[in-house]
This record gives sequence, structure tokens and C-alpha cells, in this order.
Amino acid sequence: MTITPQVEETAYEPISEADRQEFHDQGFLLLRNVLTEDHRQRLEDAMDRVYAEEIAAGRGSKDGTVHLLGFLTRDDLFGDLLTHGPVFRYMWGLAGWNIYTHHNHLDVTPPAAEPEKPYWGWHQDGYRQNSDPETMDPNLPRPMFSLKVAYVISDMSETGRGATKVIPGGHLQNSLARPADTKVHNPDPDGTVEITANPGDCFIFDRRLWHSRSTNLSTITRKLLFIGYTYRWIRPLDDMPIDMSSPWWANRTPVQRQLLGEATHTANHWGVNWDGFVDEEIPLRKELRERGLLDRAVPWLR
Ligand SMILES: O=C(O)CCC(=O)C(=O)O
Ligand SMILES: [Fe+2]
Repeated sequence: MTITPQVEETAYEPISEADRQEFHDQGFLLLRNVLTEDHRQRLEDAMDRVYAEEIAAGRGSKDGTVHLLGFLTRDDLFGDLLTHGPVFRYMWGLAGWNIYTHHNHLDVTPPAAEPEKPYWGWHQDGYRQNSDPETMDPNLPRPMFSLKVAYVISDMSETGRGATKVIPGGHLQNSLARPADTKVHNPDPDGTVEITANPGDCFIFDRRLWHSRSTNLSTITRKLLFIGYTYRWIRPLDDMPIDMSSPWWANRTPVQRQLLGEATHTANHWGVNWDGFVDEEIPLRKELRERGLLDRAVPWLR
């Protein structure tokens, strides 16, 4: 296993109230130095290998961009990121124990070959989650439903390197004014911030945060790893077939297997016979219970 005991331990340290409040108010958190340089380098090497495989298989776009959905199965290091201590504590701390990854992507974005045509990239994640839920009051924020971490692998410490742009605090607004003509260049919305970060940092964001990708105008290839977490009762977004006879699967911990969607039922983990009680064997719940981290006062940690 590549997880060190120390990192496993960090995974179950509760997050601070200040972080919880900032995430709630801003819709995102920038976490510094969540990867050691050695870990970051090994992730970059694995990304470079997968990138070469994708390009060789003709799955890059014509400018050499690779946006690979469901990438976690491509390396043990990627599978281990699911429970990476300094970040995973935020996932269960903010979303609770009934979670898994429905969506994850590896992004390698070379410098833009030519100026991009104007586009309007501002969105909230979740597609129909922004339309289907019955919330008649337009001022009532819709539920979070999912959150995502983006591990910063390349140097994105300066603007113009294709960083994600966000509107801090905007996640509690259900709509964002759209320009009349999105085929022409439009200024970014008021309050826009481009998330600059160092290699080894990450940012975590609420899926309701209004965000947009940006064009990589620099000479540095942008490398990011995104992992989305959502509730086990929401269907997967990516096609990520898992070979359960593979060494990769054998190397996964029970909690990682939960996070990869293992289970037959979204309330009980193992049984198909719904008996009206939450299954005490759901791995992440069990882990939190054994460590005294369940909390009756917090519904998603009950
Ligand atoms: O590539 C980016 O900067 C943002 C991508 C995005 O919209 C997302 O991960 O939800
Ligand atoms: Fe998005």
C-alpha cells in the first residue's frame, strides 16, 4: 500500500470550525501543501504515462488536450488519492459518510495553440440537479449534493495558466446573469477570482460554486486531477468499469471500495433486505463510529 499510517491518521482528523465556516461562506477552500513534493512528482509521472497512453490511442484533442473521465483505475496512486488524509477529512467533514465518487477526471492542457474563440464557460455543476429539485422559492439555495477536489500538479501560481475561475460566495445564488451574446468576448462576472495555486496545493469546491475553466495562455502545460464526491444515492456520471480481479482492486481499502461505489443498496451496504436501519458495516460510517466521530447534531454525520 502506498498510504502511510500517518496519512491514514490525518484522514480522520475533524476539520476546524473556521474551515467549515469559510467553505460555507465562500463555496471553496484553497488548501496548501496537501502533497509532499515526492508524492506530487509520482502523481505527475503517473499522469504523464496516462497522457502518453491516451495520445497514442488517439484520444487527445487536436491541440493535445486530454480530459480523461473516470481516471482513478489507471494507477494505484490515483486510487489512494480517494482517501488522501489532508483532503479526505474535508470530504467526510463537509459531506458526511454516505459518499462515493461519481465523477473524476485527469486534465492535461498544453499551452493554447491559438487564441480561443470567445465562449461563456460559467456554470454550476450537477446538470439537472439545478432544475429537478422542487424548490419553489428561487431565493432558497439548492442543496450542495456534491463537492470536488482539484489537485494542482503543475505550477499554477500565476494567472493565465488555465486556472479555474470562481465567484467566491456565489454558490448560494441559484442563477447568474448571462450575457446577451455569448459568441463575442464578454467580461467575467463581478467578483471573479482565478484560483492561482502552487504545485502540491488543492482546492475543494461546492458544486454550486459558479465557475469556469480558462484558456491556458502560458507556456506551461496545465495538469490537474479532479475527484468529485457525492451521495451514494446519486448515480455515477463517468463510465469507470472496475476489474474486481485486478491487483488495483485488491489494493483498495474497504473505505476506498465504498468510495468506488461498492455496495448493492444505498442505505444498507451489503444486504438487499432493507430492514429499516442503517447498515453499521458501511465502511466509512464504521470507521467514523469506531473513532467516535459520528455526531447526532450533524445530520450527515449521524
Ligand atoms: O477545468 C477547469 O478549470 C474546471 C472544470 C470544471 O468545470 C469542473 O471540474 O467542474
Ligand atoms: Fe464544472
